[in-house]
Amino acid sequence: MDKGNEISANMNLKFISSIVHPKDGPGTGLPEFAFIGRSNVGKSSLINMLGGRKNLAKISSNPGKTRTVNHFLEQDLLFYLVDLPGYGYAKLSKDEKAKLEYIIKTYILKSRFLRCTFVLIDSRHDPLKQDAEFMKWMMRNEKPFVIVFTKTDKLSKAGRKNLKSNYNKEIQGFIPGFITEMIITSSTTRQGKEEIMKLMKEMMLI
Ligand SMILES: Nc1nc2c(ncn2[C@@H]2O[C@H](COP(=O)(O)OP(=O)(O)OP(=O)(O)O)[C@@H](O)[C@H]2O)c(=O)[nH]1
Ligand SMILES: [Mg+2]
Repeated sequence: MDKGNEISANMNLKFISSIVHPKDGPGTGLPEFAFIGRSNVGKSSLINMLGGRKNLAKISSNPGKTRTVNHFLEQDLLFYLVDLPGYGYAKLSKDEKAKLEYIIKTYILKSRFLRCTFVLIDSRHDPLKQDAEFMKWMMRNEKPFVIVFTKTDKLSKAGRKNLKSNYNKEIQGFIPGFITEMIITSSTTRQGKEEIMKLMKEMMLI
């Protein structure tokens, strides 16, 4: 079934803080779900989609918009969504790239409350080395993650249908034996919202 028009209740999100090091984070002990992926893949847009609000997280058509670790509290379910800077933006200086990579990796390694990370992949691209490298790094550090395909409104219906199996086939060339959960989303049509919310609720019970 094509769930292109799926609509469900919004998350009750509130912006809490922008930090660069997890030691400065809210530190309340509530579980955290992070959003990571290449610059411009749609991390901030996805958080806005989940919250049903346009300007909760700042978005831009220019890559490199998010430069800090941003916590959003789900006020009913009591967990945080964490918007991270993107990786792999070619136009940044070497220093800026290194700084963002440090912020991202420090958060993932040091945050004591990170429950799961959503690794966002632009559905229009074949598996990219950068994404594969990042996922390998997550696996080496034993950090659980789920793949979220973004911008699937730009694919044909058939493209959406074959997305998971095609990606799964091709990613084997980078990471043999790779297997993980995958979710198809679009911030435009709101596809995938329910699936992400269901997964988070399940992970809250673990
Ligand atoms: N068509 C379409 N466009 C999208 C979708 N999600 C994001 N975009 C667009 O993609 C661009 C980047 O979105 P952001 O949410 O700022 O991406 P980001 O991953 O947070 O980017 P950085 O913070 O720069 O790393 C914006 O122009 C969005 O409007 C989607 O599902 N469909
Ligand atoms: Mg962003």
